[in-house]
Amino acid sequence: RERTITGARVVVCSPGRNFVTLVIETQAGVVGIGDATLNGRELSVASYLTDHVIPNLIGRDASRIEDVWQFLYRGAYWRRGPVTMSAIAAVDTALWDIKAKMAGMPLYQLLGGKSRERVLVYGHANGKDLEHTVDEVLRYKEMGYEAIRAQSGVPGLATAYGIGKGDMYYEPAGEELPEVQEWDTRAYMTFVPKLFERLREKVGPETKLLHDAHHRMTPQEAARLGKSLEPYDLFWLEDLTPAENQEAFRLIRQHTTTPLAVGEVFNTIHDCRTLIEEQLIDYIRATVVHAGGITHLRRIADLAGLYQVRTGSHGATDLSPVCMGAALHFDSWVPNFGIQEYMMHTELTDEVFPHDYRFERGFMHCGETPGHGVTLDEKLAAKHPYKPRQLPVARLRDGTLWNW
Ligand code: GCO
Ligand code: MG
Repeated sequence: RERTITGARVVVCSPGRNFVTLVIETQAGVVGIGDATLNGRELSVASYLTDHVIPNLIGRDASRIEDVWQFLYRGAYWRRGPVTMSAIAAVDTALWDIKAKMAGMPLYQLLGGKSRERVLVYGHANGKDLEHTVDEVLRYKEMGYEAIRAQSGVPGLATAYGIGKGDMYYEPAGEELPEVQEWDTRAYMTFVPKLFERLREKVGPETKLLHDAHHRMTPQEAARLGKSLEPYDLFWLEDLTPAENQEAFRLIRQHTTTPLAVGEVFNTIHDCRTLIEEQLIDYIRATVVHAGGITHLRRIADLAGLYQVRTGSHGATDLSPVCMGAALHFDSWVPNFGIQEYMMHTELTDEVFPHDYRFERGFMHCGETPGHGVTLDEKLAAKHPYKPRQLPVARLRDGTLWNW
């Protein structure tokens, strides 16, 4: 039958950074692709797909997306985890791509059609110090962004999370072995309110300001930081404390009205169930590639919708354009959409992954091409082989390993 899966392969390439892409082919010749990139652990997902998933796909009906999802999730016995769920996400995304192509429709149509005309995104301004960060935020405002995340170097600290290398393209995974960065919560917490005081003064009341604390606070510190930023009216404060302890957010929530966003490292609905059901957060940041694809992300979003929690999917450049394309179709449909993270991929990455989505003054638009609208130029990809790279680690000044 024409919908039968006849072949699948994994393409690992590095146009500037490593990406893992799953390509699925059907009898009819329709091809779908899905992103399986897991920053710093790329080859584990590639192996999971090649060694364990692909042999199970051959001969299956590509249109049975739900059954394939259940087979890969329940059928593996060992459930959840970033490697498994990124692999499942890649299969799921590729199958939605195939279904939409066969229907001759852009993916958002299959999900239920558009709920909005355009997708609000936030850009990434970062600077080596307060003044530099203020200038960068103003530059993003000039480019038309209505929502801007600000990260800054901290006085007295040699390194800080979220600071780029001086251009528009942010990439934290720099070295073959992890770079060791320095961290001091007190120095950071003294500085951040000063940064946002100045930023609010400079950008005025309209611009949405965001900030990522990257999992580094204790619940008590997190509560205090949220409270100290209240006067500057943030759109969100992200990843205050490591969220494998979801209950920690009860304390934070009682002490601050600053909106909270969590979830880029989550893989399943179980990782965020308490956060959502107890209304401990305002934005859920799970994304297509790391949370089991469109099929599972839709379940998370539907649960969130019951509790007035909105979506705010992770969209750093270590998620490939394939994830971004799928995410923009999802964002165009999902009723409880909040915002989408957007970092520009390099020109080279965009050449390897031709796509029909576009940025226009602070908003993204998914295209009308049947499928999710992103393809892979395999010839060009082959010119950029895998390069071993890992994310940095953080240590306190006394050498204790901390959350990066
Ligand atoms: C974000 C994230 C990223 C992560 C990166 C790790 O909010 O965009 O925190 O910058 O650090 O995805 O690979
Ligand atoms: Mg983050």
